[in-house]
Amino acid sequence: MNYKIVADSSSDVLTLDSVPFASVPLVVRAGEMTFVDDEHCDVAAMTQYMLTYKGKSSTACPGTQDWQDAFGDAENVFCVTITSGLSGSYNAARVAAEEYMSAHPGRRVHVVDTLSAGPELRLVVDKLQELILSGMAFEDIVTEIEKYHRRSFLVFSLQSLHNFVANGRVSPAVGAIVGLLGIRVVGRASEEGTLQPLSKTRGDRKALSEIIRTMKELGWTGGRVRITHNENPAFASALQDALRAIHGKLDVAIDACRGLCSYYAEKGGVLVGFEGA
Ligand code: X90
Repeated sequence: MNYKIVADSSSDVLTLDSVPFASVPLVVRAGEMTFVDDEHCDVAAMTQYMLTYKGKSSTACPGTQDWQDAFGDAENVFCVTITSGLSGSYNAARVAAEEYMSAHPGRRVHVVDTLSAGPELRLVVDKLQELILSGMAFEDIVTEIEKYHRRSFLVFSLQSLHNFVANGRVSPAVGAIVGLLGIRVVGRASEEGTLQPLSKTRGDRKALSEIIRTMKELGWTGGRVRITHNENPAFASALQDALRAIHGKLDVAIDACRGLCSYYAEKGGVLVGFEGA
């Protein structure tokens, strides 16, 4: 039985050690420029461009064909997508899965709608890899991963919701919470897979304690943590240190956001995926 994990690029995962893996890129468009969120995407250059670019910008999810191409000729495929609450990626993957299975009887594709973004996808990908390597049967992995992602969460601190508002993915009223210098919105991915603001704080230090408070509230008791950030490594490592001070033997990783997450998280944004209850 050969297995493949295919995630869209909101996962910020480009390679995987022990199971065949492919990333399907979303794209960021700004005027004449198109940034394809694959391994060639120069994220720092994109961020720089966005700081000076004043026109309209937008994003687009992969199409059905992009997903199908990424399946290759794998017999068992697990797709991991960004939230269907904010993107068409999940729908495209579902259609691709149906077409792939009817074109190749016997092959199986399961699509996980994470109802989230960024490092929560990374958690799901890591867990899938582990389950596949354990030798578990396809349908048991399906059950396990659906159970797993009901107790994985995403919290974040953002300094701007400009691109969310400009693309109609949060209301202008919610967007108006931030925008003032020093203000951060701490929030989570809601159960419906949308951006849910929880509180407004001033400065990274307070945002950090709000994040930890929210993590505990959502049942974090030392489970895996995956952190990503847009040009804010100081916040990410301070958070890592604070979490380690609570649970010494923590399985935690820090990565820079790739293109899609950088665009929406904006400069200074920090995203935290974790195992809760
Ligand atoms: O289909 C598309 O064009 C992509 C739309 C994606 C919109 C959401 C991107 C979120 C990136 C930013 C902070 C976390 C918010 C989480 C809410 C679920 C990550």
